[in-house]
Amino acid sequence: MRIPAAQKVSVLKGKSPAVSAVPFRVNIAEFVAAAATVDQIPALNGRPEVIVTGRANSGKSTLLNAVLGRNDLLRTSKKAGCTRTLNFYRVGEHPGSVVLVDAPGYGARGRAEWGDLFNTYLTTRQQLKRIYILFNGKHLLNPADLEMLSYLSDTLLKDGAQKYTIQSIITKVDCIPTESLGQVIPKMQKQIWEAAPLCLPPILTSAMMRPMHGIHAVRKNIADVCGLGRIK
Ligand SMILES: Nc1nc2c(ncn2[C@@H]2O[C@H](COP(=O)(O)OP(=O)(O)OP(=O)(O)O)[C@@H](O)[C@H]2O)c(=O)[nH]1
Ligand SMILES: [Mg+2]
Repeated sequence: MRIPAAQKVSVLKGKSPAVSAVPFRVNIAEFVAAAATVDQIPALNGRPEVIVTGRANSGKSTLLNAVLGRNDLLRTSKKAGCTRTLNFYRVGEHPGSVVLVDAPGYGARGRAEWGDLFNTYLTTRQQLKRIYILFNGKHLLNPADLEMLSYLSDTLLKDGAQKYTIQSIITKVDCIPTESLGQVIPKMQKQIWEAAPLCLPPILTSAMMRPMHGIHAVRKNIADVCGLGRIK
């Protein structure tokens, strides 16, 4: 059952970080490269970069489209396993202020064959500032999510110095019945915290509500972690 946007917003109020103003305008964004293998990962001049991960169909590509204010720069699908490569998007005038990376989904309906590429990317990408891990609000975290969270935590701490941070996002909050939000969100927060205490608490998003929910908060979060006041 779809909940009217106004009603949902009033329930969600106070559950996402406050956003005082739109932190940056996204005027220009373009696809730069798709990497199916490690040697296809583009250098991109060391611009600050963030990547999204999450179970297949959790809404990664949809979220990046929303962040960029676009409908179809990134391909999305109802069918899980849509994104098949690490896809790099430059934001801002050439050579770009920031790079957003979309990744194939993991889990039973995801694309296990891209695991090595993702692992190599994580352990070698110097300009990586933050990993966004997305959880579909329709479901609680499953073993694949917990495994990914502990893998990310282990990778984070391996060399002693923390090179990037992990930020959780709960997507598709429009699909959580309003009367269940008060139970579902804390349950998911607890699962995230128990699996990865260093993971930042979730931003709640919906790309389907009108207006969309939580997208400004994600933009601001990206701008902050990349040290940008504004993307031109
Ligand atoms: N109701 C609702 N549906 C959403 C939301 N975000 C994405 N979807 C839908 O979820 C489906 C999957 O979205 P994608 O963005 O392709 O998901 P993905 O995580 O990139 O999927 P893979 O590339 O296959 O791993 C699509 O049908 C989207 O329209 C949301 O906030 N609410
Ligand atoms: Mg995708």
